[in-house]
Amino acid sequence: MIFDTICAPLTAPGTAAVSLLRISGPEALQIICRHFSKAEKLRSAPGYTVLHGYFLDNTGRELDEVLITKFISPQSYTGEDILELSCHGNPHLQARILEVLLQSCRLAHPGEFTQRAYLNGKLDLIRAEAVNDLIHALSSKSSASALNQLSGKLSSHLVQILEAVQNARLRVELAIDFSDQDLPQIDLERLETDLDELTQTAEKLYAQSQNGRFLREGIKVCLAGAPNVGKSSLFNAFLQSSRALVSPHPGTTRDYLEESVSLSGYTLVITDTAGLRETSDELESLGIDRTRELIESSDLLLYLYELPDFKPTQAFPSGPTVLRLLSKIDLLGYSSMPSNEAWKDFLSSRELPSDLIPVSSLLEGGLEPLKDGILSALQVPRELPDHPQITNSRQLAALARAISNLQRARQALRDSLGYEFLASDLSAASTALQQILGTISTEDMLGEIFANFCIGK
Ligand SMILES: Nc1nc2c(ncn2[C@@H]2O[C@H](COP(=O)(O)OP(=O)(O)OP(=O)(O)O)[C@@H](O)[C@H]2O)c(=O)[nH]1
Ligand SMILES: [Mg+2]
Repeated sequence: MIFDTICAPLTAPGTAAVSLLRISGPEALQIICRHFSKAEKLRSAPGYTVLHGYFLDNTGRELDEVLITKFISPQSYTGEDILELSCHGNPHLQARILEVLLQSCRLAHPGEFTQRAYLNGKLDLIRAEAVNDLIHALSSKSSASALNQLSGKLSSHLVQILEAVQNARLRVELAIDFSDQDLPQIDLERLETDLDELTQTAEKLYAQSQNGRFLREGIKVCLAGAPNVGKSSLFNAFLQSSRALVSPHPGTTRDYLEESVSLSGYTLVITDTAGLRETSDELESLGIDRTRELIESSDLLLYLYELPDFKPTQAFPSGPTVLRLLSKIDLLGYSSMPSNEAWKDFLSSRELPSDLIPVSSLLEGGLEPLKDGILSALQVPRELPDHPQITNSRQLAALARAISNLQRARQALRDSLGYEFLASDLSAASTALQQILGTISTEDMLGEIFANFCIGK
Protein backbone atom coordinates (compact mmCIF):
# COMPACT_ATOMS: atom_id res chain seq x y z
CA MET A 1 0.00 0.00 0.00
CA ILE A 2 1.29 3.51 -0.80
CA PHE A 3 0.90 6.24 1.82
CA ASP A 4 2.17 9.74 2.32
CA THR A 5 5.30 10.39 4.39
CA ILE A 6 4.86 10.86 8.14
CA CYS A 7 7.14 11.64 11.02
CA ALA A 8 6.98 11.84 14.81
CA PRO A 9 9.18 11.76 17.90
CA LEU A 10 9.53 8.22 19.27
CA THR A 11 10.77 9.15 22.71
CA ALA A 12 8.77 10.85 25.46
CA PRO A 13 8.93 14.63 25.57
CA GLY A 14 11.35 16.24 28.02
CA THR A 15 15.05 16.57 28.58
CA ALA A 16 17.10 13.40 28.09
CA ALA A 17 20.49 12.27 26.80
CA VAL A 18 19.13 11.55 23.34
CA SER A 19 15.80 11.68 21.64
CA LEU A 20 14.63 9.83 18.61
CA LEU A 21 12.56 10.96 15.60
CA ARG A 22 11.17 8.62 12.97
CA ILE A 23 10.18 9.44 9.43
CA SER A 24 8.42 6.80 7.34
CA GLY A 25 7.09 6.76 3.79
CA PRO A 26 8.09 7.00 0.13
CA GLU A 27 9.78 10.39 0.49
CA ALA A 28 11.53 9.74 3.81
CA LEU A 29 15.01 9.29 2.34
CA GLN A 30 14.71 12.25 0.00
CA ILE A 31 13.54 14.55 2.82
CA ILE A 32 16.31 13.55 5.23
CA CYS A 33 18.96 13.83 2.50
CA ARG A 34 17.96 17.46 2.02
CA HIS A 35 18.85 18.13 5.67
CA PHE A 36 21.81 15.82 6.33
CA SER A 37 25.45 16.77 5.98
CA LYS A 38 26.39 13.42 4.43
CA ALA A 39 23.46 13.15 2.01
CA GLU A 40 25.34 11.26 -0.72
CA LYS A 41 26.66 8.64 1.66
CA LEU A 42 23.19 8.18 3.14
CA ARG A 43 21.53 7.85 -0.26
CA SER A 44 23.81 5.00 -1.34
CA ALA A 45 24.04 3.26 2.06
CA PRO A 46 22.40 -0.17 2.41
CA GLY A 47 19.60 -0.81 4.95
CA TYR A 48 20.45 -1.00 8.66
CA THR A 49 23.32 1.49 8.25
CA VAL A 50 23.95 4.08 10.96
CA LEU A 51 25.62 7.32 9.85
CA HIS A 52 27.00 10.13 11.92
CA GLY A 53 26.63 13.75 10.68
CA TYR A 54 24.82 17.06 11.13
CA PHE A 55 21.17 17.97 10.71
CA LEU A 56 20.87 21.13 8.63
CA ASP A 57 18.03 23.63 8.55
CA ASN A 58 16.62 25.11 5.32
CA THR A 59 19.50 27.56 5.02
CA GLY A 60 22.13 24.84 5.46
CA ARG A 61 22.96 25.84 9.05
CA GLU A 62 23.90 22.98 11.41
CA LEU A 63 21.17 22.45 14.02
CA ASP A 64 22.52 19.39 15.83
CA GLU A 65 24.95 16.52 15.64
CA VAL A 66 22.90 13.44 14.82
CA LEU A 67 22.99 9.70 14.12
CA ILE A 68 20.78 8.47 11.32
CA THR A 69 19.67 4.87 10.95
CA LYS A 70 18.45 3.83 7.52
CA PHE A 71 15.87 1.11 6.91
CA ILE A 72 14.87 0.23 3.37
CA SER A 73 11.37 -0.97 2.47
CA PRO A 74 10.16 -3.64 3.17
CA GLN A 75 12.75 -4.41 5.88
CA SER A 76 11.46 -1.91 8.42
CA TYR A 77 8.89 -1.60 11.19
CA THR A 78 6.21 -0.12 8.92
CA GLY A 79 7.34 -1.94 5.80
CA GLU A 80 8.14 1.45 4.21
CA ASP A 81 11.45 3.33 3.92
CA ILE A 82 12.23 4.57 7.42
CA LEU A 83 14.91 6.92 8.72
CA GLU A 84 15.42 7.27 12.42
CA LEU A 85 17.27 10.26 13.67
CA SER A 86 18.83 10.44 17.14
CA CYS A 87 19.54 13.97 18.22
CA HIS A 88 20.43 15.43 21.59
CA GLY A 89 17.56 15.21 24.06
CA ASN A 90 16.87 18.90 24.27
CA PRO A 91 13.14 19.58 23.75
CA HIS A 92 13.77 22.89 21.90
CA LEU A 93 16.26 21.31 19.56
CA GLN A 94 13.96 18.42 18.88
CA ALA A 95 11.10 20.83 18.21
CA ARG A 96 13.26 22.77 15.72
CA ILE A 97 14.23 19.60 13.82
CA LEU A 98 10.63 18.42 13.76
CA GLU A 99 9.52 21.83 12.52
CA VAL A 100 11.97 21.60 9.61
CA LEU A 101 10.80 18.07 8.72
CA LEU A 102 7.14 19.02 8.95
CA GLN A 103 7.61 21.43 6.08
CA SER A 104 7.97 18.37 3.83
CA CYS A 105 5.79 15.73 5.50
CA ARG A 106 3.08 15.52 8.13
CA LEU A 107 2.98 14.53 11.80
CA ALA A 108 1.96 10.89 12.37
CA HIS A 109 -1.34 10.24 14.15
CA PRO A 110 -1.22 8.18 17.35
CA GLY A 111 -0.53 4.57 16.40
CA GLU A 112 -0.07 5.37 12.72
CA PHE A 113 3.34 3.67 12.37
CA THR A 114 1.90 0.48 13.83
CA GLN A 115 -1.26 0.85 11.74
CA ARG A 116 0.91 0.98 8.61
CA ALA A 117 2.89 -2.03 9.83
CA TYR A 118 -0.43 -3.85 10.12
CA LEU A 119 -1.78 -2.63 6.76
CA ASN A 120 1.49 -3.58 5.06
CA GLY A 121 1.27 -7.08 6.51
CA LYS A 122 4.20 -6.69 8.92
CA LEU A 123 2.09 -7.43 12.00
CA ASP A 124 -1.33 -8.98 12.50
CA LEU A 125 -3.83 -7.10 14.62
CA ILE A 126 -3.09 -9.14 17.74
CA ARG A 127 0.57 -8.28 17.54
CA ALA A 128 -0.21 -4.64 16.74
CA GLU A 129 -2.39 -4.41 19.84
CA ALA A 130 0.30 -6.18 21.83
CA VAL A 131 2.72 -3.37 20.89
CA ASN A 132 0.34 -0.91 22.50
CA ASP A 133 -0.24 -3.16 25.51
CA LEU A 134 3.49 -3.41 25.98
CA ILE A 135 3.88 0.36 26.03
CA HIS A 136 1.04 0.79 28.49
CA ALA A 137 1.68 -2.38 30.50
CA LEU A 138 0.74 -1.78 34.12
CA SER A 139 2.89 -4.38 35.76
CA SER A 140 5.71 -6.79 35.16
CA LYS A 141 3.24 -9.63 34.46
CA SER A 142 1.33 -7.64 31.87
CA SER A 143 4.45 -6.68 29.98
CA ALA A 144 5.57 -10.31 29.91
CA SER A 145 2.18 -11.27 28.58
CA ALA A 146 2.22 -8.58 25.88
CA LEU A 147 5.65 -9.82 24.82
CA ASN A 148 4.25 -13.31 24.65
CA GLN A 149 1.61 -12.12 22.17
CA LEU A 150 4.11 -10.15 20.20
CA SER A 151 5.94 -13.39 19.60
CA GLY A 152 2.86 -14.60 17.76
CA LYS A 153 1.89 -17.62 19.89
CA LEU A 154 -1.69 -16.46 20.23
CA SER A 155 -1.97 -15.62 16.54
CA SER A 156 -0.91 -19.05 15.40
CA HIS A 157 -3.25 -20.73 17.88
CA LEU A 158 -6.17 -18.63 16.59
CA VAL A 159 -5.25 -19.28 12.98
CA GLN A 160 -5.52 -23.01 13.69
CA ILE A 161 -8.99 -22.59 15.19
CA LEU A 162 -10.05 -20.37 12.29
CA GLU A 163 -8.84 -22.88 9.70
CA ALA A 164 -10.79 -25.64 11.37
CA VAL A 165 -13.97 -23.51 11.43
CA GLN A 166 -13.53 -22.64 7.77
CA ASN A 167 -12.95 -26.26 6.90
CA ALA A 168 -16.19 -27.29 8.63
CA ARG A 169 -18.03 -24.49 6.90
CA LEU A 170 -16.70 -25.54 3.51
CA ARG A 171 -17.93 -29.08 4.04
CA VAL A 172 -21.39 -27.81 4.97
CA GLU A 173 -21.55 -25.45 1.99
CA LEU A 174 -20.53 -28.18 -0.41
CA ALA A 175 -23.35 -30.29 0.98
CA ILE A 176 -25.78 -27.41 0.30
CA ASP A 177 -24.52 -26.84 -3.25
CA PHE A 178 -24.63 -30.47 -4.26
CA SER A 179 -27.62 -31.60 -2.24
CA ASP A 180 -29.61 -32.47 -5.39
CA GLN A 181 -26.81 -34.52 -6.89
CA ASP A 182 -25.82 -38.03 -6.32
CA LEU A 183 -22.64 -37.26 -4.40
CA PRO A 184 -21.56 -38.86 -1.15
CA GLN A 185 -23.29 -37.02 1.66
CA ILE A 186 -21.31 -35.23 4.34
CA ASP A 187 -20.17 -37.33 7.27
CA LEU A 188 -22.36 -35.93 10.02
CA GLU A 189 -20.76 -37.85 12.81
CA ARG A 190 -17.33 -36.60 11.86
CA LEU A 191 -18.65 -33.03 11.63
CA GLU A 192 -20.19 -33.37 15.06
CA THR A 193 -16.92 -34.49 16.66
CA ASP A 194 -15.00 -31.78 14.85
CA LEU A 195 -17.42 -29.11 16.07
CA ASP A 196 -17.21 -30.43 19.63
CA GLU A 197 -13.43 -30.33 19.58
CA LEU A 198 -13.37 -26.87 18.08
CA THR A 199 -15.80 -25.45 20.61
CA GLN A 200 -13.79 -26.96 23.44
CA THR A 201 -10.53 -25.50 22.14
CA ALA A 202 -12.10 -22.05 21.84
CA GLU A 203 -13.71 -22.36 25.28
CA LYS A 204 -10.39 -23.39 26.77
CA LEU A 205 -8.69 -20.36 25.30
CA TYR A 206 -11.47 -18.18 26.71
CA ALA A 207 -11.14 -19.71 30.18
CA GLN A 208 -7.36 -19.31 30.10
CA SER A 209 -7.82 -15.71 29.07
CA GLN A 210 -10.20 -14.76 31.87
CA ASN A 211 -7.43 -13.28 33.94
CA GLY A 212 -5.99 -11.62 30.83
CA ARG A 213 -8.12 -8.57 31.52
CA PHE A 214 -6.68 -8.46 35.03
CA LEU A 215 -3.21 -8.41 33.50
CA ARG A 216 -3.99 -5.58 31.18
CA GLU A 217 -6.36 -3.40 33.15
CA GLY A 218 -5.40 -4.33 36.68
CA ILE A 219 -7.66 -5.88 39.32
CA LYS A 220 -10.27 -3.46 40.71
CA VAL A 221 -10.34 -3.92 44.46
CA CYS A 222 -12.85 -2.11 46.69
CA LEU A 223 -12.41 -1.75 50.45
CA ALA A 224 -15.77 -1.40 52.18
CA GLY A 225 -17.49 -1.91 55.52
CA ALA A 226 -18.99 0.01 58.41
CA PRO A 227 -17.39 3.30 59.49
CA ASN A 228 -14.24 2.99 61.57
CA VAL A 229 -13.52 -0.69 60.84
CA GLY A 230 -10.06 0.24 59.55
CA LYS A 231 -10.53 0.56 55.77
CA SER A 232 -8.30 3.59 55.35
CA SER A 233 -5.65 2.05 57.60
CA LEU A 234 -5.65 -1.09 55.47
CA PHE A 235 -5.49 1.04 52.31
CA ASN A 236 -2.44 2.83 53.71
CA ALA A 237 -0.85 -0.44 54.77
CA PHE A 238 -1.25 -1.76 51.21
CA LEU A 239 0.37 1.38 49.80
CA GLN A 240 2.94 1.55 52.59
CA SER A 241 2.23 5.27 52.86
CA SER A 242 -0.14 7.53 54.76
CA ARG A 243 -2.23 8.28 51.71
CA ALA A 244 -5.66 8.32 53.40
CA LEU A 245 -6.70 10.17 56.52
CA VAL A 246 -7.18 7.88 59.49
CA SER A 247 -8.95 8.88 62.68
CA PRO A 248 -10.88 7.31 65.56
CA HIS A 249 -13.99 9.22 64.44
CA PRO A 250 -16.45 7.18 62.38
CA GLY A 251 -17.18 8.81 59.02
CA THR A 252 -13.64 10.08 58.35
CA THR A 253 -13.53 9.04 54.69
CA ARG A 254 -16.14 10.82 52.56
CA ASP A 255 -14.98 10.81 48.97
CA TYR A 256 -13.25 7.66 47.75
CA LEU A 257 -9.50 7.40 47.06
CA GLU A 258 -7.92 5.24 44.40
CA GLU A 259 -4.32 4.03 44.13
CA SER A 260 -2.46 1.19 42.44
CA VAL A 261 -0.14 -1.33 44.04
CA SER A 262 1.57 -4.38 42.70
CA LEU A 263 0.87 -7.83 44.12
CA SER A 264 2.96 -10.72 42.78
CA GLY A 265 3.31 -8.84 39.49
CA TYR A 266 -0.43 -8.07 39.19
CA THR A 267 -1.67 -4.52 39.56
CA LEU A 268 -4.34 -3.94 42.18
CA VAL A 269 -6.30 -0.74 41.66
CA ILE A 270 -7.56 -0.24 45.20
CA THR A 271 -10.27 2.15 46.35
CA ASP A 272 -10.82 3.24 49.93
CA THR A 273 -14.46 4.18 50.43
CA ALA A 274 -16.78 5.95 52.85
CA GLY A 275 -18.05 3.64 55.64
CA LEU A 276 -21.55 2.25 55.06
CA ARG A 277 -24.21 3.34 57.55
CA GLU A 278 -27.56 5.13 57.75
CA THR A 279 -26.88 8.83 57.94
CA SER A 280 -28.71 12.13 57.69
CA ASP A 281 -25.52 13.96 56.73
CA GLU A 282 -25.95 14.91 53.08
CA LEU A 283 -22.26 14.81 52.19
CA GLU A 284 -21.66 11.49 53.90
CA SER A 285 -24.71 10.08 52.20
CA LEU A 286 -23.33 11.10 48.78
CA GLY A 287 -20.09 9.33 49.71
CA ILE A 288 -22.03 6.20 50.64
CA ASP A 289 -23.85 6.23 47.27
CA ARG A 290 -20.43 6.23 45.60
CA THR A 291 -19.29 3.35 47.79
CA ARG A 292 -22.23 1.28 46.54
CA GLU A 293 -21.38 2.05 42.90
CA LEU A 294 -17.73 1.20 43.47
CA ILE A 295 -18.63 -2.10 45.12
CA GLU A 296 -20.77 -3.07 42.11
CA SER A 297 -18.10 -2.27 39.56
CA SER A 298 -15.21 -3.92 41.40
CA ASP A 299 -13.62 -7.27 40.57
CA LEU A 300 -12.89 -7.95 44.21
CA LEU A 301 -14.69 -6.65 47.26
CA LEU A 302 -12.80 -6.68 50.56
CA TYR A 303 -15.48 -6.31 53.21
CA LEU A 304 -14.19 -5.51 56.69
CA TYR A 305 -15.74 -6.46 60.01
CA GLU A 306 -14.50 -5.96 63.53
CA LEU A 307 -15.31 -7.53 66.85
CA PRO A 308 -17.15 -7.47 69.17
CA ASP A 309 -20.21 -6.65 67.07
CA PHE A 310 -19.84 -8.93 64.06
CA LYS A 311 -23.08 -8.71 62.09
CA PRO A 312 -22.80 -10.86 58.96
CA THR A 313 -26.04 -9.55 57.48
CA GLN A 314 -24.45 -7.78 54.55
CA ALA A 315 -26.02 -8.78 51.21
CA PHE A 316 -23.40 -8.59 48.49
CA PRO A 317 -23.97 -7.82 44.81
CA SER A 318 -23.39 -10.69 42.41
CA GLY A 319 -20.61 -9.08 40.31
CA PRO A 320 -17.47 -8.97 42.44
CA THR A 321 -15.69 -11.81 44.19
CA VAL A 322 -16.09 -11.14 47.93
CA LEU A 323 -13.56 -11.70 50.69
CA ARG A 324 -14.68 -11.06 54.28
CA LEU A 325 -12.01 -9.77 56.59
CA LEU A 326 -11.77 -9.52 60.34
CA SER A 327 -9.96 -6.27 61.00
CA LYS A 328 -7.68 -5.10 63.84
CA ILE A 329 -6.87 -8.58 65.12
CA ASP A 330 -4.06 -7.12 67.24
CA LEU A 331 -6.87 -5.88 69.48
CA LEU A 332 -7.92 -9.51 70.03
CA GLY A 333 -4.70 -10.21 71.88
CA TYR A 334 -2.53 -11.26 68.92
CA SER A 335 0.98 -9.85 68.96
CA SER A 336 1.91 -11.60 65.74
CA MET A 337 -0.16 -13.03 62.89
CA PRO A 338 -1.66 -16.42 63.82
CA SER A 339 -0.94 -19.59 61.81
CA ASN A 340 -3.79 -20.93 59.65
CA GLU A 341 -4.52 -23.62 62.20
CA ALA A 342 -4.59 -21.25 65.15
CA TRP A 343 -6.87 -18.88 63.26
CA LYS A 344 -9.32 -21.65 62.36
CA ASP A 345 -9.44 -22.69 66.02
CA PHE A 346 -10.04 -19.10 67.07
CA LEU A 347 -12.94 -18.67 64.63
CA SER A 348 -14.64 -21.87 65.66
CA SER A 349 -14.18 -21.14 69.37
CA ARG A 350 -16.03 -17.83 68.84
CA GLU A 351 -18.57 -19.43 66.49
CA LEU A 352 -17.53 -17.11 63.71
CA PRO A 353 -17.71 -17.99 59.97
CA SER A 354 -14.67 -19.96 58.86
CA ASP A 355 -13.98 -17.79 55.77
CA LEU A 356 -13.05 -14.65 57.75
CA ILE A 357 -9.50 -13.59 56.90
CA PRO A 358 -7.45 -12.03 59.70
CA VAL A 359 -5.91 -8.61 59.03
CA SER A 360 -4.06 -6.07 61.08
CA SER A 361 -2.67 -2.82 59.83
CA LEU A 362 -0.35 -2.66 62.83
CA LEU A 363 1.19 -6.13 63.09
CA GLU A 364 4.16 -7.16 61.03
CA GLY A 365 2.96 -9.30 58.12
CA GLY A 366 -0.62 -8.26 58.97
CA LEU A 367 -1.63 -8.33 55.29
CA GLU A 368 -0.03 -11.65 54.35
CA PRO A 369 -3.09 -13.93 54.80
CA LEU A 370 -5.12 -11.37 52.82
CA LYS A 371 -2.62 -11.26 49.96
CA ASP A 372 -2.67 -15.05 49.69
CA GLY A 373 -6.46 -14.95 49.90
CA ILE A 374 -6.66 -12.45 47.01
CA LEU A 375 -4.48 -14.54 44.68
CA SER A 376 -6.41 -17.72 45.38
CA ALA A 377 -9.84 -16.07 45.23
CA LEU A 378 -9.17 -14.62 41.79
CA GLN A 379 -7.49 -17.83 40.65
CA VAL A 380 -4.67 -15.91 39.08
CA PRO A 381 -1.56 -17.99 38.53
CA ARG A 382 1.53 -16.85 40.41
CA GLU A 383 3.69 -17.66 37.42
CA LEU A 384 2.79 -16.36 33.99
CA PRO A 385 1.31 -19.25 31.98
CA ASP A 386 3.10 -20.13 28.78
CA HIS A 387 -0.11 -21.05 26.97
CA PRO A 388 -1.61 -18.51 24.56
CA GLN A 389 -3.77 -16.00 26.33
CA ILE A 390 -5.95 -13.09 25.29
CA THR A 391 -5.36 -10.00 27.40
CA ASN A 392 -7.32 -7.49 25.41
CA SER A 393 -11.04 -6.85 26.06
CA ARG A 394 -11.87 -6.26 22.39
CA GLN A 395 -10.29 -9.57 21.43
CA LEU A 396 -11.94 -11.37 24.33
CA ALA A 397 -15.41 -10.09 23.33
CA ALA A 398 -14.84 -11.30 19.76
CA LEU A 399 -13.78 -14.72 21.04
CA ALA A 400 -16.97 -14.90 23.11
CA ARG A 401 -18.97 -14.19 19.90
CA ALA A 402 -17.10 -16.93 18.07
CA ILE A 403 -17.84 -19.40 20.86
CA SER A 404 -21.56 -18.65 21.01
CA ASN A 405 -21.82 -19.10 17.24
CA LEU A 406 -19.97 -22.41 17.43
CA GLN A 407 -22.33 -23.54 20.18
CA ARG A 408 -25.29 -22.51 18.03
CA ALA A 409 -23.89 -24.42 15.08
CA ARG A 410 -23.50 -27.49 17.27
CA GLN A 411 -27.13 -27.12 18.39
CA ALA A 412 -28.35 -26.64 14.81
CA LEU A 413 -26.68 -29.92 13.89
CA ARG A 414 -28.19 -31.71 16.88
CA ASP A 415 -31.68 -30.35 16.04
CA SER A 416 -31.24 -31.19 12.31
CA LEU A 417 -32.15 -27.60 11.45
CA GLY A 418 -30.67 -27.79 7.97
CA TYR A 419 -27.29 -26.99 6.53
CA GLU A 420 -28.16 -23.33 5.84
CA PHE A 421 -28.39 -22.60 9.57
CA LEU A 422 -25.18 -24.43 10.26
CA ALA A 423 -23.36 -22.58 7.49
CA SER A 424 -24.52 -19.21 8.72
CA ASP A 425 -23.44 -19.90 12.33
CA LEU A 426 -20.05 -21.14 11.18
CA SER A 427 -19.63 -18.13 8.99
CA ALA A 428 -20.41 -15.81 11.93
CA ALA A 429 -17.90 -17.72 14.07
CA SER A 430 -15.17 -17.33 11.49
CA THR A 431 -15.95 -13.61 11.08
CA ALA A 432 -15.49 -13.12 14.83
CA LEU A 433 -12.16 -15.00 14.77
CA GLN A 434 -10.99 -12.98 11.79
CA GLN A 435 -11.86 -9.80 13.65
CA ILE A 436 -9.47 -10.83 16.42
CA LEU A 437 -6.70 -11.45 13.91
CA GLY A 438 -7.64 -8.36 11.92
CA THR A 439 -7.82 -10.28 8.66
CA ILE A 440 -11.16 -8.57 8.18
CA SER A 441 -11.76 -5.31 9.87
CA THR A 442 -14.00 -2.35 9.50
CA GLU A 443 -12.53 1.11 9.23
CA ASP A 444 -14.27 2.13 12.46
CA MET A 445 -12.73 -0.73 14.37
CA LEU A 446 -9.24 0.12 13.11
CA GLY A 447 -9.69 3.79 13.90
CA GLU A 448 -10.75 2.95 17.44
CA ILE A 449 -7.88 0.54 18.05
CA PHE A 450 -5.09 2.73 16.75
CA ALA A 451 -6.44 5.91 18.34
CA ASN A 452 -5.51 4.34 21.71
CA PHE A 453 -1.84 4.33 20.74
CA CYS A 454 0.50 7.16 21.54
CA ILE A 455 2.06 9.35 18.87
CA GLY A 456 5.30 7.85 17.64
CA LYS A 457 4.10 4.26 17.77
N1 LIG B 1 -5.25 -1.49 66.79
C1 LIG B 1 -5.60 -1.24 65.54
N2 LIG B 1 -6.25 -0.12 65.24
C2 LIG B 1 -6.62 0.11 63.97
C3 LIG B 1 -6.31 -0.81 62.94
N3 LIG B 1 -6.81 -0.32 61.78
C4 LIG B 1 -7.37 0.85 62.08
N4 LIG B 1 -7.27 1.13 63.40
C5 LIG B 1 -7.78 2.31 64.10
O1 LIG B 1 -9.19 2.39 63.89
C6 LIG B 1 -9.61 3.74 63.72
C7 LIG B 1 -10.37 3.91 62.42
O2 LIG B 1 -9.49 3.61 61.36
P1 LIG B 1 -9.73 4.09 59.87
O3 LIG B 1 -8.71 3.42 59.05
O4 LIG B 1 -9.84 5.55 59.79
O5 LIG B 1 -11.16 3.42 59.63
P2 LIG B 1 -12.12 3.61 58.36
O6 LIG B 1 -12.82 2.31 58.19
O7 LIG B 1 -11.39 4.16 57.21
O8 LIG B 1 -13.16 4.67 58.91
P3 LIG B 1 -14.13 5.65 58.09
O9 LIG B 1 -13.32 6.34 57.04
O10 LIG B 1 -14.61 6.58 59.13
O11 LIG B 1 -15.22 4.82 57.54
C8 LIG B 1 -8.34 4.58 63.79
O12 LIG B 1 -8.21 5.10 65.07
C9 LIG B 1 -7.23 3.60 63.48
O13 LIG B 1 -6.00 3.94 64.09
C10 LIG B 1 -5.61 -2.01 63.30
O14 LIG B 1 -5.33 -2.87 62.47
N5 LIG B 1 -5.29 -2.18 64.60
MG1 LIG C 1 -11.64 5.83 56.15
